[in-house]
Amino acid sequence: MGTPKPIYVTQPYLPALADFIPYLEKIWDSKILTNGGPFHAQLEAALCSYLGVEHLALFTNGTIGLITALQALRITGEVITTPYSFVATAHSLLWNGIKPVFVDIDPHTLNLDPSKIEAAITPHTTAIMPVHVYGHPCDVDAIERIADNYNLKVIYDAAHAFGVQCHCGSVLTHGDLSVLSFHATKVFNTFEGGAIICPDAKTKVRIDHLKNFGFVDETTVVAPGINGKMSEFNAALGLLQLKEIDTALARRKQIDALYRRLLPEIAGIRILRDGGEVVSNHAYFPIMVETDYPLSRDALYQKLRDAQIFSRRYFYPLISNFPMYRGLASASPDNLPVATEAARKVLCLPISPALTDDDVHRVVDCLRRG
Ligand code: T4K
Repeated sequence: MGTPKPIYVTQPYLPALADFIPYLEKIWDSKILTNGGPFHAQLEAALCSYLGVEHLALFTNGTIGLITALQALRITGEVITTPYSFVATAHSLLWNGIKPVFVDIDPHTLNLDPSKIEAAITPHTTAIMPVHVYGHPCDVDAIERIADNYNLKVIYDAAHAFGVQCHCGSVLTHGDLSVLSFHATKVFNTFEGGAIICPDAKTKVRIDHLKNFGFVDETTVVAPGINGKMSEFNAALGLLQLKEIDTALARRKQIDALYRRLLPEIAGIRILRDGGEVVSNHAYFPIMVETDYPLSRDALYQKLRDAQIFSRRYFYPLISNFPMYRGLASASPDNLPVATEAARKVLCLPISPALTDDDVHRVVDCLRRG
């Protein structure tokens, strides 16, 4: 028997290469490669329409989007955030000279726990940066109430939340700004890319300046902006991907349903409840490896690897355990018991449109054999 086919935690959804050629020809003909070209404008409009949002600014990646979102709202001082995320969330604060204040997460959704936010607010707090982890919506109403009471801004790290809808439409319309990632590993990808969703045209204009070095016109620079522009190549990829996004999402939904049918038979493997979304994007399939499972989480991770199944421990280690954060008082594990336990137990199983039902059965069989 040869080496089994590798199964990755995710694989990018790619339309047929031939379908991309006409886009490339247009770029070659026009010689407009970047700086807000025609594909950039078309993708912004198409995404607004698809996502049901008013204003959207494309970015070179989600991290630069987060950094710019904080600058757009002139956030300073301290920002309350979650330790249970990809490290880019907190890094965007450090890049702006802002102190992250970590607050624990909800044990069911693994999102920032609103009931713990108020205790972390100080006179220096200016904003909250929650994450819709795995695309499950945060408790947006509770967060909004706190933000209103204390006059705080809310910037959602919505890197995982493409197309997600909660009780009142797109989850991306909540808070002051939301930031998406279009990285290769995401539900919707432009190889690298991202976007800020903003509620009004004036804020979008400011964001557009900030992502173009702060230029307002040829000779006027109003802020120390960055180069966050998406190129025509990436925007064209986005337009092509968008044509097939519903097919990709439908396949993710089937895989999610298959896991949910097969996994409950396995003692010690717990499936996360969803976050109450009305429309999910099935971006990730996290499980919790409980103490009654015959193997530890890390032993299971290794066993899967040995079988060419590459799961991921999103999110382990916690952001608060990395050297540039662990000196903060809020980074203490005593302050973050739920996140600490989740980081010890979580394993994200492979999910992507590229998986066949047989692949899913192979993953589940490997879990079943303990
Ligand atoms: N906020 C949150 C909550 C985020 O999760 C992220 C990114 C961000 C902010 C920042 O957004 P960006 O600046 O990235 O737009 C990945 C991604 O690099 C990262 O974008 C993502 N979150 C994070 C959760 O996952 P790695 O280090 O796990 O990726 P990697 O390269 O190990 O890829 C995982 C698997 O995907 C591979 O085993 C195979 C497959 N893969 C990956 C790539 C890159 C492919 O098949 N093709 C590919 O091109 O970080």
